[in-house]
Amino acid sequence: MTETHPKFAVVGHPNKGKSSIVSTLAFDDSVQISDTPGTTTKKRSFPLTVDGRVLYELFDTPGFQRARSVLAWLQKHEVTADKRPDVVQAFINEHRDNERFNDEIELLEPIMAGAGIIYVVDGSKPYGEEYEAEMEILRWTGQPSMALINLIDETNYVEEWKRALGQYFKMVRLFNPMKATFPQHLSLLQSIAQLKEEWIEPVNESIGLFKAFHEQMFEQTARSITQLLYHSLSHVERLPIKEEDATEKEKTLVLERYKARLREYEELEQKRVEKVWHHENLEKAQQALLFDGMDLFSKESASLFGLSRKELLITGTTGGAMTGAGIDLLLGGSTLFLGSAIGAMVGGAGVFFGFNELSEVKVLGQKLGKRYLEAGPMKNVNFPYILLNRALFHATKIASRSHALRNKVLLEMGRDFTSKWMDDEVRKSLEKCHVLFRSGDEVKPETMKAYEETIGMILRRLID
Ligand SMILES: Nc1nc2c(ncn2[C@@H]2O[C@H](COP(=O)(O)OP(=O)(O)OP(=O)(O)O)[C@@H](O)[C@H]2O)c(=O)[nH]1
Ligand SMILES: [Mg+2]
Repeated sequence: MTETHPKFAVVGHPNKGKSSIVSTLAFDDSVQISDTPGTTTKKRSFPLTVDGRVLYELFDTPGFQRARSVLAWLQKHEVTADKRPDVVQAFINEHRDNERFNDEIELLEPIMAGAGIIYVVDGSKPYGEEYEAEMEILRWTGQPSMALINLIDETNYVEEWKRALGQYFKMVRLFNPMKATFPQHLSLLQSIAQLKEEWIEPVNESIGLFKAFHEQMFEQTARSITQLLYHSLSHVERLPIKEEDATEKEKTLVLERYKARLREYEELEQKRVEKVWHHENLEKAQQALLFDGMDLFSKESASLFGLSRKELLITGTTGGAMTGAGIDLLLGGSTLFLGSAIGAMVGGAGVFFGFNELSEVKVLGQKLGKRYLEAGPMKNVNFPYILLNRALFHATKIASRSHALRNKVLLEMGRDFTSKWMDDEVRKSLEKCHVLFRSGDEVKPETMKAYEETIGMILRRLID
């Protein structure tokens, strides 16, 4: 850890969103946050590290508990302004073992060690005199400082807060840790740089690195989604079989494994994206990727993804065209599915245009030699869009989620989500790749790259 990076202590009254601000600015969802005042009891450092380099470091601290007593002590030791920081240090030294002042000492220590001050208030509560002792103590430390007004609720006392805070802090800004966008985050850093001349250069450097880091996050997300599509569409599940013909049980098994594998790919992809965006402690509520009963070829989903009737029919016929092409036996979807338990779950038209076109189950191998069942690769022309829609929705939610939130992520996609990213041009460029992914042929790196770029462009359109 280099010692030159800027450091900030986030301080204020209890329960005003200090830890939430630390969490958001440090991209760290491990910060303790709760609506019980006094949640943070010890100072803790949260560095924002990129490629092993610390961009800046934030200290989460407990809220002031006995500001008036502390201020009274300081004032009793009244000295000229230049000596005031020494008096604050003397207070710390003298009370280090005094439980009564634990919170004040915890919050003053990083400041006295050189951290800049970010004073947090809740602009939805009226201003009151009780804050003045806190602000006065902070002024005694002599450290550069700014105030952040966090609007926790609807009511708005921002104007009166601004008038009061302006008398103690050179800079007063509104900042909502739950809703802050990346540009707002950057703009806050830019203001922080102005607090101290020596900070301008390191903070600007951090901002540059932070922007590059953000770009990387988009690229990694696009790569992750591309991998998901490629692996899901090209996946082939194999199952050795005992007899010459596959049993119903074996057919069901290979399909179950095929579907389980596709769900696993999606889960892994989501985990990767969550890691990229530093959301590793997430709880999610999401409908699993369903294959049965999914009306993949309905008119409605066709128009949703801009597919023409012709395109749907082309896929519908490929299954039949495969028969005899070096394949011992191609099981027609209906024979297999109607007779099985899964078949029972496939509703109406889905039987003809849906699930049975998802993948094929083939029996391969020589007579009485080694034989196996194969499911996949994906044949359904609509499936990639369903998968992509889910992956893009998930990525959008994750990338724009504040690190200060502790609730479950509800991945409930609205009906209008697709129209936010899908248009004719996008679909055309994606479709070429989907055909290739589904074919099982080798995909050139430049084709992958092009797909990744299209996904990256879509992500940028969806996020910010
Ligand atoms: N709706 C909303 N809730 C917020 C906001 N900021 C903080 N909260 C909530 O307010 C509560 C307190 O937030 P914390 O970040 O733990 O506050 P703190 O100042 O660190 O509290 P202590 O550590 O107890 O001093 C939590 O329930 C947060 O979810 C906000 O901008 N909007
Ligand atoms: Mg806290």
